[in-house]
Amino acid sequence: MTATVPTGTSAGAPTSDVDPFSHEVLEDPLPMHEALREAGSVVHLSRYDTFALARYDDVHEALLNWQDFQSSAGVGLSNFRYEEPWRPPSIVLEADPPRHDAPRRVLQKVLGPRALRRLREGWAADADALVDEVLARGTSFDAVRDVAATFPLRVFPDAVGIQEEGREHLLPYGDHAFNAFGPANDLVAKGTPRVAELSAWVNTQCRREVLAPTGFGADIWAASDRGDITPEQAPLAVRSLLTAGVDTTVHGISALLYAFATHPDQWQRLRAEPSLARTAFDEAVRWESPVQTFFRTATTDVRVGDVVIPEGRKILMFLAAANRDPRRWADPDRFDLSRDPSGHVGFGMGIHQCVGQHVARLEAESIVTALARRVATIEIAGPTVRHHNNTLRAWESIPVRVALD
Ligand code: OVM
Repeated sequence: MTATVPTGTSAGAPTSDVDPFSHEVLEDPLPMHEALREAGSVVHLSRYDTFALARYDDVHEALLNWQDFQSSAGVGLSNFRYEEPWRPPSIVLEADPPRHDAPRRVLQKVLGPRALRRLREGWAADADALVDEVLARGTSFDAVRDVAATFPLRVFPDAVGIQEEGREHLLPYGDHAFNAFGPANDLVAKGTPRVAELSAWVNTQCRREVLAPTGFGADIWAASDRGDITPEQAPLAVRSLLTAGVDTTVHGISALLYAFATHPDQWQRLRAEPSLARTAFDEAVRWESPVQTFFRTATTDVRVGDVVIPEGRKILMFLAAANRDPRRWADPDRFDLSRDPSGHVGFGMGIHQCVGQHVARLEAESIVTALARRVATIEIAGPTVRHHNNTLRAWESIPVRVALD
């Protein structure tokens, strides 16, 4: 079956044998990003017989061009036209217009700024309470385990309205989903034994009778009552929240806390001007790119720079490389609250741009504002440990020491 997958030509593009999904690269992908940007607009990745875009202008343009760069053949390395996906495809992420549009509109409304207004106060109080708890135990803690991985799990599952039991499945499920966009390497193998159990639990949470009577989940089912989406689509729209909304925010908040711990001047700026919290989060998303990559598939022969990528081939979009492209960003490696990070592609761009970004911003803003109220300085207090994932840039552990006012 895989013999029919389009293969075999670099289309005249420069070629690289780098493995973006190797542990060596996942530990520090920045040198590879620079090499790919410098090699040209398009680079053929010989190991996976796929094409890579790493410059800001090319990634940006391709993300906007959903007609030539489709998502419905899968936004991972494997092509749904030739290989069975590991789970039924997402009805938004892995769909093109027109099918993509109705569920997208529903999620946009359910997760939009208006809907979030009623969560803001409660999340601020939850963030203050978590910070008080952590600091009551001492001034040394793990910024990942104790804060970044704790806060989203305290507020987001309740906001969706899922049951209490089994919430520890959320992070491993998301971790596997993001690994599954990459090649079938050891990271995918590590998650595979639990896929059936994790998927069964997640799918159960998406059922109307299991969801709380209020929350994002109930709102999605209400949209199906109005006919905005079908009753078959409703559980899959809920599944998208549970797949895409947990690991991403945990790693985004980790990135923000790491950025502050390593840029003490920026922490002082935030403390002087707490309204910078939102910009700070977007700057952290630009700087770290918690979601590093997504694939697209060429629907036609499509020109990028001097290269014509042949129809049917996969293209790997390096959001992370675009977000540090010196052609677009001054001093791109600096985490800097005085820059305007808007236009970064850390949430993607165009019709698939992260539909949960307002939720993510509110989570980050809540927890970082609560920390800024009590913490005068924050520094790294021990060896930091990366968490490797085929798609995500993540931390396992960031030991910090803080001083209080
Ligand atoms: C989805 C989804 C959306 C964005 C990212 C993602 C696992 C999944 O709709 O299921 O990553």
